[in-house]
Amino acid sequence: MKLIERNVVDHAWFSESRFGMFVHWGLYALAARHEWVKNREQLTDEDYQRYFDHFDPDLYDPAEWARLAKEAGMRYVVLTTKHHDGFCLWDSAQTDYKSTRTPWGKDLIAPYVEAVRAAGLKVGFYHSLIDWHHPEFPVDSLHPQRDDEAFKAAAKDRDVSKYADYLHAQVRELLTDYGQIDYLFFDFSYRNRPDSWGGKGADDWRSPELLEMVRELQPGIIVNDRLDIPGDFVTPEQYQPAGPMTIDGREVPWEACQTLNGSWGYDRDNLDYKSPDLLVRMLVDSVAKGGNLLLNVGPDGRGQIDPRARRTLADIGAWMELNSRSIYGCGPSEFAAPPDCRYTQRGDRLYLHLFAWPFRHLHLPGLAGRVKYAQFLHDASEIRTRVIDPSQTAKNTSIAAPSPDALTIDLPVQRP
Ligand code: FUL
Repeated sequence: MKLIERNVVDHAWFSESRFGMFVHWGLYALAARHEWVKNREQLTDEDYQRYFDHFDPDLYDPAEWARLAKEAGMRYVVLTTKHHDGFCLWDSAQTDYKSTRTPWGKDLIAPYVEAVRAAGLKVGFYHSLIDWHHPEFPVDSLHPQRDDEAFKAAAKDRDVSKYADYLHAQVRELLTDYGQIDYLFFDFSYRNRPDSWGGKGADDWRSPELLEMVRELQPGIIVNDRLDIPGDFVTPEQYQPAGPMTIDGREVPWEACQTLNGSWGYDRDNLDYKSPDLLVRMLVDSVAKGGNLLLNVGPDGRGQIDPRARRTLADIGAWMELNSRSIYGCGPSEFAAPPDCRYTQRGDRLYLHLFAWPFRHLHLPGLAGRVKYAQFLHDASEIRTRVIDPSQTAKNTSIAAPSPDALTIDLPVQRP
């Protein structure tokens, strides 16, 4: 069984890295109102053509994207080779619906792979199973309701097996023509959805065959879980899972993917940005639960990452510069963290992250006698610790009685 081979491939880099950049980029960047715009607004192919006709990203500079990712502390980058609208960012032999036929006229994938590789980051591709443009794909942008009759009627005469041939041929191109690819994010299948219109999920894509081809072409690649058959890692989308994640009862690597402002594609008027502070907490929370964070940017129609996104990345980078020791190569701890705290751990180094700043003292249950030395990460200043005898706390009114096995740390009143 070929699929079993995933167990012997070393994907250690993935869990070591913990933090990556997702890039959603395509024609929808010109509409600048969410990557699902074609479906949400039920745009026809003709309506949508105007973005194709004006696609000319003169400021496309993947080396700059890679630099921003690296400065934010990210260790890998994942770019949409094709999103649900079907537009291809490379010179695919299977279609004319591609960047080389737009005013831009060039392949976008080769420079991306080269730039990310040159920055010392791992290279990832996102590839959509959904394709609203392909004539044999059973869904188009005009029939967004999965359970209505018009939708089913539109899907009836299409031959999904022809679409699957196209999908396989394109994935083959992507994994043959650009050297080593480290990571693949398929998106997404639809089996067992309550509103399903009768699509057969894994059967429609011929998922086992597709995955086998992927592993044959790129033996070291790590593949996500959205083919409707088990992959190498799980991809919770826009939420933080409660704890470790499993496939078939087995604990597996996972990666939360997260937007900056709720949209994956460039969304000009959406100013609802998450704060860098919140995003850092999401990263820490992921690592504390054994996962990664894949944080998205949506470059605009000229290829630039907008100033708000840059500022956020720079702020996270500033935090990472001082604190990344508590992220890279770290995972969950055997100790249970107090409320509003997370532990990350690597070997015998335990990192305590405070999501809320306590007043002067914090008791850490289970750590009495277990800690040799404690310090802040940002300036290596010592944090004094002590074990308080609970029978003595009545005399010390500023401290509530800790559990007998707790280590108490003394903190400055002001959060440094
Ligand atoms: C979803 C897609 O539909 C979104 O547009 C985005 O690509 C996200 C990462 O996956 O399922």
